[in-house]
Amino acid sequence: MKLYDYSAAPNPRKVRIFLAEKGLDYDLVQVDMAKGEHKSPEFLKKNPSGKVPVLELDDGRFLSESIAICRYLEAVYPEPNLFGKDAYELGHIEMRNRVMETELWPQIGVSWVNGPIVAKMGIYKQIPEAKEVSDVNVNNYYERLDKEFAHSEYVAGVRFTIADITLITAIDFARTSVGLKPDESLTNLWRWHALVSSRDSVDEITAPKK
Ligand SMILES: N[C@@H](CCC(=O)N[C@@H](CS)C(=O)NCC(=O)O)C(=O)O
Repeated sequence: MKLYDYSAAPNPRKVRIFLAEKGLDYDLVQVDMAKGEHKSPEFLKKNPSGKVPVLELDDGRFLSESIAICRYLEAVYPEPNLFGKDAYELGHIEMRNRVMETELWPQIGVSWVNGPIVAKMGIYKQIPEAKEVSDVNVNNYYERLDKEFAHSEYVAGVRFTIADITLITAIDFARTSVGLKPDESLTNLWRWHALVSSRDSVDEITAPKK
């Protein structure tokens, strides 16, 4: 297997963590997004959306979309289980993962595309008011998560799942690249962050350097 990656990007990191949890060997291919390699005709053949991650299977087929890639990997390599074992758990973990994906990630995305790093690239029209609103939304969401982690060890309950991978990659990207670090007073959120960050799969190799 080959994973087309960009080390600073949060979506490929989801898959790197997932692969590490499963203990799988794979080749890592860096796609230099700073040079626009993800929009090259050759890469667009692998993923017409021009985004990383992309997984190339040994038979030459390609999969994109981080969670779709993880679902494929879970189907082929079921242990350790990260998506749910019985009907309720499958639904519950899916629900918690989708909540992180649909409620938090897009808000961080708005702050990112309207923030200083993307502004320098000159590829998106900047809307500072949009960032003001999304910054507030992200910080409010951190407060909500802090309350949830008062009663729940992990995002989907008592064990580490795909939903934790979706959240840790979002928060680490937000705090290191978007200037949205959760406030120190959110001790339940930071307790969860330390717990998840202590896993080998979520270590320095896959974590943002800052
Ligand atoms: N929903 C996709 C999002 C992939 C994505 O947006 N990847 C970013 C890097 S983290 C990217 O390649 N962005 C380039 C672009 O949007 O043009 C997934 O989960 O894989």
